[in-house]
Amino acid sequence: MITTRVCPLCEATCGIEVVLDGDRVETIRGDAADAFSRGYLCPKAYGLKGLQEDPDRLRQPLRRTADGFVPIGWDEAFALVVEGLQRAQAAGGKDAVAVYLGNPVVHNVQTLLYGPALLKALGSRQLYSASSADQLPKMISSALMFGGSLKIPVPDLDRTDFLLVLGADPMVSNGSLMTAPDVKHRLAAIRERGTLVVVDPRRSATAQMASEHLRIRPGTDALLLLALCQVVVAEDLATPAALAHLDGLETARALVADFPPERVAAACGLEAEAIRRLARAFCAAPSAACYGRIGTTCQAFGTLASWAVDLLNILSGNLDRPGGAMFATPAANRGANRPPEQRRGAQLGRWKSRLAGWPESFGELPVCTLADEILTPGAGQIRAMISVAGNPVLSAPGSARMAAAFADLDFYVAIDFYVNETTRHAHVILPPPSPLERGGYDLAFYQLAIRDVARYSAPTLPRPAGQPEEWEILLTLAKALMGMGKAPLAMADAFVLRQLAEREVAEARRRWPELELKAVLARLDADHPGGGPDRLLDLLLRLGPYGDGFGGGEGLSLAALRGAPHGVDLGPLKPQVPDGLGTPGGRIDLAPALIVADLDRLRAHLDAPVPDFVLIGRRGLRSNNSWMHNLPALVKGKSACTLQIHPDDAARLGVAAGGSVRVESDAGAVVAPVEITADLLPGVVSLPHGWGHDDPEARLSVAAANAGVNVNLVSDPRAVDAVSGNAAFNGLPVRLSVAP
Ligand SMILES: Nc1nc2c(c(=O)[nH]1)N[C@H]1C(S)=C(S)[C@@H](COP(=O)(O)OP(=O)(O)OC[C@H]3O[C@@H](n4cnc5c(=O)[nH]c(N)nc54)[C@H](O)[C@@H]3O)O[C@H]1N2
Ligand SMILES: Nc1nc2c(c(=O)[nH]1)N[C@H]1C(S)=C(S)[C@@H](COP(=O)(O)OP(=O)(O)OC[C@H]3O[C@@H](n4cnc5c(=O)[nH]c(N)nc54)[C@H](O)[C@@H]3O)O[C@H]1N2
Ligand code: SF4
Ligand SMILES: [Mo]
Repeated sequence: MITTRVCPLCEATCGIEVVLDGDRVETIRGDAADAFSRGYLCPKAYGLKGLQEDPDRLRQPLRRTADGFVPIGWDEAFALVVEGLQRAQAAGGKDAVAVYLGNPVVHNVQTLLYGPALLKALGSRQLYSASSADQLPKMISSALMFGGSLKIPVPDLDRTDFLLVLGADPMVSNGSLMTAPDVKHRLAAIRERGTLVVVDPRRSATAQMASEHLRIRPGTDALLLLALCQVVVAEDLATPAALAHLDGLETARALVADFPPERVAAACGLEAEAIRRLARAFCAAPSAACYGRIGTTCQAFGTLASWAVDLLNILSGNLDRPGGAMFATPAANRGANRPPEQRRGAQLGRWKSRLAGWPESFGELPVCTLADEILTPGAGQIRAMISVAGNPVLSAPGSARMAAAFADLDFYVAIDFYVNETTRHAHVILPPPSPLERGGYDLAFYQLAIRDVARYSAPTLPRPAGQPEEWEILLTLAKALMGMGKAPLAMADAFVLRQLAEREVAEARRRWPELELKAVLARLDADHPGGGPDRLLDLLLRLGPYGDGFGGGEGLSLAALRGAPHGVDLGPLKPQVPDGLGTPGGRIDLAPALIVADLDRLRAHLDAPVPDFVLIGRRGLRSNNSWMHNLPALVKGKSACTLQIHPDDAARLGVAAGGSVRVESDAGAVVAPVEITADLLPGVVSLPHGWGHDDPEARLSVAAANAGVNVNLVSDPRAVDAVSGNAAFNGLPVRLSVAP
């Protein structure tokens, strides 16, 4: 039998065909009829078969005992978890229990829709996630400028004449904060009709496709971007986009005046003339879009660089127009019908972290401070953790201390299907179903898609007997923590629905004045007797911009998506300013005070001494952060976890191919095998993350045989973007020496 679904592994959201022989996965291939990906898939998709079959993947809860983990039943597991969490809260208050949400949470409609219920039931201010080792700076700049953490402009890839890419390697990552399956052909098409410029200290796979590659010095993107803006303003190259809706235009123009190309060139390691040329070409193109990713967010000036990307898009006249940087119009989105006068824009810094005083953003605190919050005694100390789909011991900076922190907890429950380097510290592990055993809808990534589409995935395989859905795991815990442990799950689920529906229906009356909450709830109950995420999703779809408004007409509903196994194409991106913005009245702030205040630090960086060596990251095509290294098909062949180094640097150090180098920072050290390549800018070395599977207590037998080293033993938790607290993995000064 052939079934279709969307691959949940990365942001590209490719449509796949899963060929089944009974309940066994025979093979996985691209769905040629998919409305978005048209048959494309990458090698990782095949890993879904390996994941399904992996004997190390947990299928039963585990409890840690003096003799190691032992399997237990679900009832016992839930009881232990509730008891452990309540004991910690009774002793240390609500903030004594912290939560860490890992990257796959965003790829899973169940965790997205039901995670908030658990967070609410916990009532803790100690919330952490992979966001602060990733895109938090972009969320902050977007919230301040456009009024929402996911109001992030994406390059209109299929129509742009000029794409400027900084610190991203979509040829390998398949794109991020830009949902674009088969990015290779989309980039090739840009090359054919226009220009692709890549700014990266490394000749990445994407740089190899570019019309021009600028080898920038790590951590200096904000300087380059402001210099580009300076040229646009000083040479009067364009009329700003969305002029009638801009606040702070004159302030922004005055600020960029400080950064002419001649002033930043040396710090960036680029020619002033090359910067000037780039600004002119960007503005001369019929349409252009600037796009930045990990290299611009996971660095010391992450928020400034994220802001400057969009400042350039706006000043050059390219925001919100075809071929420029545009906003998606997702089919399902909370608050889609909120009237402009009720939009409140960004609310940041409502509280501060206990020790370092980091301001919260979107309810969370930066992961750089998590280990300290666990290990430092005093009122508000974290004594218990819940992790969902994460591996912070490998993925966050300062791994050694993070491991010590997790080992020190009084109680730790992990919701995960692997015993990884972090979850191995758990007292209880609750495994969710495998990705093929659950349904799917990309609630988050359609907000960042380069074309509006909607696709629903039904579960490909049945769940094993007794295996709860992930939303049931989350809601069971939430319910118990709210003191409703005895109440049926359906009651808690009805409560979740009602909370969402009350607000969504009230707001949707702007479009459908006849809508009645009671009738909507009755209709949803009738259509989805089992409740769960499908029922919530149907509500959002039907009240969304393409929804049927419960009127039974042409519009979208879950039933309509179910009838379209290859998805529904909703067309190219549409202009969204001002009504689609989340700021009061749809205004755009070009010079948010929080960001502008960081410019002095950037100015000081202009004359900072250049370290001998700085470390940057990279990704591998067959790898997915830390968690697909246990799948034989993805790790066969030679190790991907090498320290890339320029031949001149290798010669200077005296290391030859086959040798190893010790990489040391103020935080820690690792020894890695070298890969000598002229792709890197001299003085820059690169090591990928997610490796270092050498903990004997983890249960990743395949990964352990090909362990690699953990770069985040070297990453320094004190090296952060000063505005957001986001990890500055890239541009970290390191000392190198030849390892014996
Ligand atoms: N195959 C694969 N795909 C993935 C993942 C994976 O692990 N493997 N992870 C997924 C996730 S979670 C994410 S967030 C995305 C990330 O998506 P991308 O950001 O596209 O991923 P990277 O390949 O890390 O690209 C970052 C680039 O920034 C460059 N760089 C480093 N420092 C600097 C700097 O200071 N300035 C500039 N201009 N460039 C710099 C690096 O050389 C690298 O080429 O990928 C996703 N896709
Ligand atoms: N040095 C350095 N460090 C980095 C980065 C870098 O570029 N350089 N990149 C950072 C980035 S962008 C990211 S996103 C983070 C990722 O960091 P994390 O999110 O902390 O870790 P992952 O490696 O994604 O681990 C995901 C875990 O989720 C589990 N999982 C998978 N699917 C599901 C599911 O459906 N439900 C549940 N409950 N569990 C599931 C897997 O078994 C795995 O244990 O790493 C960051 N770390
Ligand atoms: S590119 Fe991403 S979504 Fe597409 S097949 Fe590969 S892992 Fe899956
Ligand atoms: Mo990420």
